[in-house]
Amino acid sequence: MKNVLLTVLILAFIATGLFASGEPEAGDEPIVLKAADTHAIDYPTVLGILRMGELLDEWTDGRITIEMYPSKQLGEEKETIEQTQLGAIDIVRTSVGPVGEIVPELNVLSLPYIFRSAEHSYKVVDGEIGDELLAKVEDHGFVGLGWYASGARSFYNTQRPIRSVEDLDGLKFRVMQNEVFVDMVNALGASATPMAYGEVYTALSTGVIDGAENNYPSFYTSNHYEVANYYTQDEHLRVPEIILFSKKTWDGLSADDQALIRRAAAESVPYQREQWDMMAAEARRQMVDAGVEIITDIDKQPFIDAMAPVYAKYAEDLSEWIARIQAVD
Ligand code: GTR
Repeated sequence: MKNVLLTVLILAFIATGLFASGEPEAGDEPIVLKAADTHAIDYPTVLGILRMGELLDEWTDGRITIEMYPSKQLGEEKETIEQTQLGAIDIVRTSVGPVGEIVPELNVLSLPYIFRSAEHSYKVVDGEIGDELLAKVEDHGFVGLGWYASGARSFYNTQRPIRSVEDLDGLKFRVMQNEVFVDMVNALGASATPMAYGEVYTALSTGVIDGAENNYPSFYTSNHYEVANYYTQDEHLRVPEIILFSKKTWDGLSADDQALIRRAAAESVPYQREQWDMMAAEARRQMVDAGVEIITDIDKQPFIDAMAPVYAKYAEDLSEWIARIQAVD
């Protein structure tokens, strides 16, 4: 009798799924990861995530796949970051810029002229500092999987060629949605309007703003070059792109699957950077062909000097990170 009761109890437990709780196991259940990107399907960041998906597909015989939603199909960057925190999106590839509003330590990567060159920025994000910053996102609902290339951001506008800090005076620039970029533009004597990326083209065309700032590929693929004819290569920012995974989804995966996803992300990084270099060169060629005036003969030092108030404001929270980045040679 006792045995029968025990059997009934065990069956009841199994039926209610109580035995199924606890550590997730790697099983045969297909896992489809939903990924968002603001850029179109052929942009280097999207190609990077697609490569990550191909690797996962191959390594798991199709058990883990990535379903890519490019071109803001799931919303503007800020919304997709929030959706990823909530677990409605599994992977978002975004600029670090807007993420700094949620993970303040990341703002160190958004400080103007914090990096001396592309090489310096790669050394920082690929080293100890990059690993520590990736770990910081875990307190905010994300798992950080890696850093993609994004080149340098420079100012462009519809009004006049900018050759000096003085030339920026009075112009209105769109910036990414993070206070640090508003402070940056204000320090240069211009005014800043934080705005979603998808709204910039119309804002430029209607004169709501005079300009914006971005790298060559974004300037070109967003068609901003059609309305903004002056691009000044002041290279004030080198904000990297980041691959963020939803912590909510992550915690439901087995340790083996988590390791596979980390590896696939890591292996997609060099591929994305190669694609980046090709796209940056191509975008620049297209800008020249389209008649954009690219101003390269500028003295960056006065731009760097003008950033002192921005550094003063963020120094209290970020001084150790700033010093460590500057010490990387
Ligand atoms: C691009 C970046 C996008 C987006 C955009 C922007 O360089 O790749 O993720 O952040 O800039 O300015 O909003």
